[in-house]
Order: sequence, then C-alpha cells, then structure tokens
Amino acid sequence: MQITFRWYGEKLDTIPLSFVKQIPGVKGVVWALHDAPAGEYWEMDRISQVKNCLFNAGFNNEVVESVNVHEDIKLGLPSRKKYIENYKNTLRNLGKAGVKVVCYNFMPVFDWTRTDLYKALPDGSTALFYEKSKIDSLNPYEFLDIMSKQKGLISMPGWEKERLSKIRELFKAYEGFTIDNLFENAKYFLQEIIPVAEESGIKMAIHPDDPPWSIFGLPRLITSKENMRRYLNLIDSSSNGVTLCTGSLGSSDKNDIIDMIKTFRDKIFFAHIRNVKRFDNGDFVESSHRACDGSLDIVEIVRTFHDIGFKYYIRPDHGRHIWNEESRLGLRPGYGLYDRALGIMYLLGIWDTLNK
Ligand SMILES: [Mn+2]
Repeated sequence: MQITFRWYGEKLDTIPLSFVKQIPGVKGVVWALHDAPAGEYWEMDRISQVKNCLFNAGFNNEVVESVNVHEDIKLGLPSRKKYIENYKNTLRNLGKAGVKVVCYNFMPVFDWTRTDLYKALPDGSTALFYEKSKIDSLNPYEFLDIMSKQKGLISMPGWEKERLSKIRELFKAYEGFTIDNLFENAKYFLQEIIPVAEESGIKMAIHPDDPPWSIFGLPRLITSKENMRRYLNLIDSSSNGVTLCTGSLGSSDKNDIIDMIKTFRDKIFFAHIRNVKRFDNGDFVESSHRACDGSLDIVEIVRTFHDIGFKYYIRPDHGRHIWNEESRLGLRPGYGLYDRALGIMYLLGIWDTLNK
C-alpha cells in the first residue's frame, strides 16, 4: 500500500507541501483541479502544472480526487453527452500525465453532509458532526441556510457556491427520481467512460455516499454491500472499482467494513481510513483514528488490508481540528494538517507492526 495525503493546490490549500513532506511515509498527493466546475474539460497544461508542482516537492500525482460528475449525467438529461465527452477527454489527459486512480462520486445534489463543522469534543478539539434529528426535521433549504453560516463551508468540495445557488432547481429536477433511475444513469455513464479509463491505464474508484442513507428524500447509490455489488456489476471491467471509505460506510452500524474489504478485495483501488463515533440516536462525530476513540476497529481494518496484500493507495481522509488549528485562515473543515498527520502515524504504526 501507499500512503497519500489530500491537498487542494497552491492557491486553495493553506498547508505547504513542504509540511506534508515532513509527515513520515507520504508518497503521493491526492489532487484535483478544484476550481474547475463539474463537467468541464481539464486542459493538459493545467494538469502538467500540478504534476510539476507535486514532483518538485517530492510527491507522485497518481491519485485524483475527484473528477466530479455533472448533475445532468446523474439525472440522465440529453445534455449529459457533452459532459461525458469532456469527462472522457479529461481521463485521456490524466492517463497521459501518469494518473492511475480517479476517485469520484455519484451523489445527487449534496456531496457529503454534516450539520456541524466544528463540534466540540471533550478534549477541546473540534470535528465534523452529523445530528440526525436536525437533518430529519429540516427541509434542504433551511438546512443550507444554517450550513452557509458556518465558516469554511463553501470552500469544501461538493459545496461550491455556484452549485448551491441552483439548489431549488436541482431538487425540482430530482422529483420522483428513484434509486433505479440513478443506477440506470450510472450504467450509461460507466459504459461510456470505462473503456476510455481502460485505454488510459486508469482505475475508476467510486466513493460511497456520505452518510450512507437517503437524505432529504434523494436516492443514494453506494450505501451498503449489496448496492456496492450492484454497482460493480453494472459493467465488468478491471477499471471499475471503489474507494473504500471506512468513515462514510461506517457511519451506519449496518455496514460491516471488514466483510466489505474481504468481499471487494480486487475492486478496492483507494482507501480512506478514518474513525467515526456513532451514537444510539443516529448522530455521529468524526473521532481520532485510534480504535478505542470511535466505533470502528481501525486496527482490524488495517489488518484486513494487510492480509489481502493491498497494493493500492490509502489516505487518512479527515481529521479533527486540534492545537488551535481552527484559527488558521482558510482552513478547510476536516482537512487540517495535524490530526491527519497523527492518523497517518497510527496507520503506519499498525502496518509496520504487522510487517514485523
Ligand atoms: Mn472518504
């Protein structure tokens, strides 16, 4: 396996790559053109620019997260044709630039969802929090109103200002939309792009829905073992795979992460490993990586990856905000430096012990 670290680019990330370099074991930076709207074609020049920047700092550029899927593709509108063409051409360019894995998601309207970006934990740190009753009792517009008052939100992937301004239209477009419609449109998308991914030497790795259940009445695809299997069966290809995100899937106690890793061992091209603490009322908070701090047994999860001889990429996903990091101007909630670095050390500690 190879440890990676997500980074938002020179203009958008406050963490210098020279700091990331000081975290032991990080080989690659997980990157994207975060200022490119979903559906837009990624020019080779811009891809090369990032590649050079990463190489100069001593990292590889093998994992991209994400190339976002335009909403019209998820909705199956006629306009999807042009966005799919752009997607294919982007994949061709990424392949030429040496990219091996592309993480993406197929979540309607909302990307990941939380109700509080800075929930105070007993030790004084803060973390991303999901309050079930809040989501259940608000309509999406009230929810957005509350969220937009929290600092840092619109800088987050999936929550771009431009995208959210169209929220009412989007909800209208999804009226009456079912999980089967979503699977059907995903199949069309995969049939178009997977052959290009194969030619380009790229493994496509879909990210699970976060949280893994329906919110605001919208259908969600990658929520369970059963749905993951259904998705992988949409098209039989060595380039059609998943990102195993322990925190996203593990927000539901119905998901057995260890079983999923074993079941889909040949289809996992990227892993996000983080812990999450679930509460009896359905709330959850992102906790430190340590197994005893959350509901997921990270030791067993890492052991399972070790057992299957996992040879792809792992990143720590999110972290808490610690050591007064919240005051850092432009901090992206969940994407501070310190707790993700601690997470990496925990993962590597387990991995090295297993190697011995
Ligand atoms: Mn994730």
